[in-house]
Amino acid sequence: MDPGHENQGSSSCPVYVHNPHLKTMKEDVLYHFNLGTSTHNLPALFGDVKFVCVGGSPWRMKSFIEYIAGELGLEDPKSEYPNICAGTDRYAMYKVGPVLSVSHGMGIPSISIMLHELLKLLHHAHCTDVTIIRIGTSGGIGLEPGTIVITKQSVDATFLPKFEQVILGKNVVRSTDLDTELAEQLLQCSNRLNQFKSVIANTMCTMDFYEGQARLDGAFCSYTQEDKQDYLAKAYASGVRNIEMESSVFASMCKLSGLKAAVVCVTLLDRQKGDQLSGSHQVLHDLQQRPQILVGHFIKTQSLEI
Ligand code: R2B
Ligand code: URA
Repeated sequence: MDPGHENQGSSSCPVYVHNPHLKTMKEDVLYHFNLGTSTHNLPALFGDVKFVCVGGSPWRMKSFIEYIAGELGLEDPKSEYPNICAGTDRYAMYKVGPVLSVSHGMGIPSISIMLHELLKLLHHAHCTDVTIIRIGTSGGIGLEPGTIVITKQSVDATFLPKFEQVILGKNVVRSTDLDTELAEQLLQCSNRLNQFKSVIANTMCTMDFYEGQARLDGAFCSYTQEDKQDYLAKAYASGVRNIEMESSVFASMCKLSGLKAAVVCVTLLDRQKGDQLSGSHQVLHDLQQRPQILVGHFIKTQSLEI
C-alpha cells in the first residue's frame, strides 16, 4: 500500500503499519517499552503526539524533553519528566505536550526494534500527521567539527541509497528516502538561528563504529592509512559528508509508515583528520546540544502554526 496515494486529498495522515497479523491479535504487548494495548490506554496517553524525536542515549533524550518543554512554555512546575518506559531499561521515553522523545541505543538492530514498537504505538494511539526526527552524533568528512548534517539520502557502505535486510533468508532491499521539504525547512531554521553551520548532504550508515567506518584504532584493522583515506575520499566524492549507524533503517521504516522523517546529526570530528574522539567532555557535550537546539527551534516554530 502506498501511504501517499491512500491519503491523497485528505488533510490528515495516519501512521501506517503493514501487517495483517496484528488485526488477529487480542492484545499487542510492546515488550521493550513495557507498554501494551490491554494494559495502557494508548490513544489517551499518546493520541496528541505530533513530533517524535529519537536519539541514541536515554540521558540525551531526557535532556531534550526538558529543553523542548522550556521552548514550548510547557515546563512542569516540579521540573520532573517521568520515564514512560520506567518498567524496562531497554529504552527511555518522555513526553511533553505534542512532543515524544525516545532513546534508541546504538546501531541498526537496536533502533529497528524500537521503531517497530514506536510505529505500532503511534498507530494504536491513532496519531496523525506525525513528524519524526533523529537527533544524533556522527563523524564528518571534510567538515569543520560541530557542523550539522541534515541528511539528504542515507546511503550504505557502498554509497547506495538503500537498506538491505535478510527476511526469511532472502535479501530484502528498501528505500531510504527522507522528506526533502522537511530537510529544507530544518536548514532554513538553522540559517535563521545563525548559531552553527548546517548542510544538507548524504549520510553513510554503517554496521560498525570501527572497521565499518574505516577507523585505524579498533581492536582489529587489516588496511592501511592510505586505504582509509582513499575510502573516505570516495565517500566524499559520492556526496557523503557524515557517517553514523542508524539512519538507513530509520529512513526506510518511517517511509513505510508514511511519517515525515529527517535525520539531524552533529559531526564530532573530521574523519579525514583522525579517528579518536579526544575532545574534552565539555566540548563534546556542547556539540551534542546542537541538533537539540535546531530541532527544538523547528518544533517551536511549527507548534506556533498548529
Ligand atoms: C552515532 O554515534 C554512535 C556511535 O558512537 C552511533 O549510535 C551513531 O549513529
Ligand atoms: N558516531 C559515529 O557513528 N561515528 C563517529 O565517528 C562519531 C559518532
